[in-house]
Amino acid sequence: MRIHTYEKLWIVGAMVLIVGFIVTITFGSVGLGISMIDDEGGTVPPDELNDDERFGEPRVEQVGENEYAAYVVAQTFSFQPDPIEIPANNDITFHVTSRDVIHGFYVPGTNLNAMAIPGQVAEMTVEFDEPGEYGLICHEYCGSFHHTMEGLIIVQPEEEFDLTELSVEAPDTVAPGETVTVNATVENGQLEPLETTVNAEIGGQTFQRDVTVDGESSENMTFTVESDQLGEGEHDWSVSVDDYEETGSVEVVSNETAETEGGEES
Ligand SMILES: [Cu+2]
Repeated sequence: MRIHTYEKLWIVGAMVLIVGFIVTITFGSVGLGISMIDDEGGTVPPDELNDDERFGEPRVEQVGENEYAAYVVAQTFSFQPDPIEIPANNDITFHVTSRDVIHGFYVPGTNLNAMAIPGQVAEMTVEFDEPGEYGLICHEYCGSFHHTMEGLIIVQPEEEFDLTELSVEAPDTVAPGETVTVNATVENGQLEPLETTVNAEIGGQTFQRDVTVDGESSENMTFTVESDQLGEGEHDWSVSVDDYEETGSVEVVSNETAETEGGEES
C-alpha cells in the first residue's frame, strides 16, 4: 500500500503530538513533585481545638531526624503561631485547620497552597532551600478584615535553628534578710540533647552553669543571692542561654513597706 507523502507527515505529526501530551502530563504530575492535598490529615472538631493534642498549642515540633511538624490554626483574622519558625533543608509537614470559617493558607511564589476548612486538617510536606522570611496570606474571603489576614514564615539556616525556650520566675520584692531566688527553666524541644551554658546575673553577682538538656525535656536551675548582700532598693537580674534572655528587677524593701504593700493587695 502506498501512503501519500503528506499523509505520512500528518500521521507522524499526530504521533509526536500524542507522545508529547503524555510526556507533559506525566512530568507535570510526577516529575515536579507537586502533590494534591487529600483527606489524610483527618478531622478535628473546630470547637474542641483548645483541647486537641495537635492544635491545642499551635507550634513547630521535631518529629524525626530532619523532620518537623508545624501545627497551624487559621482564625479570623490571623494565623497561629505567628511567626512560624522552621529550619531550612528539612522536611516540614504543615497541618492546617481553621477555628471558625474557611480561610486560605498560601505562601506566594511557592506551591504551598491550601484551604483551611473548619473540621478538616490539610497536610502538606515541603522543604525550604532558602533561608529567609516568607509571607503567608489568606486567599479565601473570610470576612470584613480578610485583606489584613497574613502571617509570617521564618526559615532559619539549619545550623542556627533550635527549639529552645527559656522561662524565668523571680520575685518582685523581698524583705531584708530574705533570699532572692531566681528560678530558670530551659526547655529543649528538639530530639537531640542540648549542651549549653546558662548565664545569670542578680544585682551585679554573676553565675554560670553548664547544662545538658535531654531531647524533648527541660532542666530547672536556681540562682540565689542574699538580699542583705544587695542592700535596699531595686536590683536588675538577667538570665540568658544561647540567644535567649530574660530580664527583670527585684526590690529589696524594708519590712514596713513590704507589709503595707501586702495589705493593699489582699
Ligand atoms: Cu481570609
